[in-house]
Amino acid sequence: MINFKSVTLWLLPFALNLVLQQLVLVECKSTRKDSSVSGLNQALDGLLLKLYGDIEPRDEILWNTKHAEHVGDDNAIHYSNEWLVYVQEKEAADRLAAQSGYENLGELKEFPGVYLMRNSNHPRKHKRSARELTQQLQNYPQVVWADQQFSKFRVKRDPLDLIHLVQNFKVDNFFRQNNLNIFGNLGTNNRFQDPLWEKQWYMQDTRTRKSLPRLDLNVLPVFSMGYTGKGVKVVVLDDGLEHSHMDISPNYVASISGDLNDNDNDPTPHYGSHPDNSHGTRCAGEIAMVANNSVCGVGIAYNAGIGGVRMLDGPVSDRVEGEALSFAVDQVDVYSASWGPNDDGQTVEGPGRLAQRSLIKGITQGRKGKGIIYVWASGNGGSKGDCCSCDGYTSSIFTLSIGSASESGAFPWYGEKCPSTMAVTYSSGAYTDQKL
Ligand SMILES: [Ca+2]
Ligand SMILES: [Ca+2]
Ligand SMILES: [Ca+2]
Ligand SMILES: [Ca+2]
Repeated sequence: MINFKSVTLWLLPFALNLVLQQLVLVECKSTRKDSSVSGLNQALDGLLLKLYGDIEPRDEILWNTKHAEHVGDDNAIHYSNEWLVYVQEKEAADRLAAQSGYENLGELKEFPGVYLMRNSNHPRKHKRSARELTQQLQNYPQVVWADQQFSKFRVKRDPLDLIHLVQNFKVDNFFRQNNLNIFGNLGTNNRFQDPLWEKQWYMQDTRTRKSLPRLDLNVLPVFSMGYTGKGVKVVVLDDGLEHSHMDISPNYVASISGDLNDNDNDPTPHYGSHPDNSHGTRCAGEIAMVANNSVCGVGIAYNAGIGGVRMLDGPVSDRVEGEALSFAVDQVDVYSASWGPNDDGQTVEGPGRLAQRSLIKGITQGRKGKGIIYVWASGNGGSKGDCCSCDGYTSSIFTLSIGSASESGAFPWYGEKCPSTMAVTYSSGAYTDQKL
């Protein structure tokens, strides 16, 4: 079981966002009439048409020509023996599979007409793409497009890794060596009885160091107004979610959760192979730890329903990303993603065909037409000269990308600057700054 004591040590990439999201949700619920929602959708449709052409399946070819660059194939870890094939009728898909020696693994749930097909005569992993096989599929008159799937290089955006990057030490040692008291001399705030509540300074500034400005997320007045995440469903797309954790299970929503790595309904992380598979659970805890249960701390949206999709603990193809970004799309309000292409200062990469379509589906159809809120961590490659404009997930118009600020309100050394950053929230800073 993850100790949430550790949660407070790590980045809080979504805290401010959740407040922001709630405000947006509230605004949408309370002030927008149906007519203005449809007006919004019309405006959006116009924008999409301009950006991408008509995204209806009949014009798939047009769509296809618009986005083929920078989908990560130049950095592919390996190519697989699976193809996504867009065929307009089910019978044609079965016929095609039978004729060309593929196994039809079925239609993707949120993408009518898109079939996952496996070529068992092709190696499961291969260094190079099988362009001739893709071309053969595309030559069938019923096939609108076919994409061979490949494994993308994905990095969890986690300040724990940053700390290891700088110096190979443990967080606690760092604070001991630097004679820092992680939590300062805390004042008393009895709002919540959870043992770590007083240490969550970013939600109620309890720090006493005179050099620090008074600041926090100003979330207490929002709580007082009754906005606590109640009625909002948030899904963390990551390496899993330990939903049996005592501080998460009451808020866990199984119907918005699943496992795309093992293809089952349970996103419980596998710690055996990768002990760092706690990232998704930590993110979920920051969002929706239960309040006033005398366990661990308090989530920024402590009454929200929380779900998890396990998708980073295995090969991450466009199919996996696409299915994740529209997982249970008819029930979800907010998807939260704290990962992306390598922040190495040398990578330019954006969503592939299915992931991009998924985002468009989410923002046009999600939340009964008001649009899903996609929250994205802006990236940690500042020290490598990386720029979040080179990351097509954060810079996508369909995502809210969120950067970091140190406990003194400064831009941190690992941060990335770009025009798409919508907001920042407290996180780790330089050596003498507190970590979250
Ligand atoms: Ca599972
Ligand atoms: Ca708690
Ligand atoms: Ca980056
Ligand atoms: Ca964005």
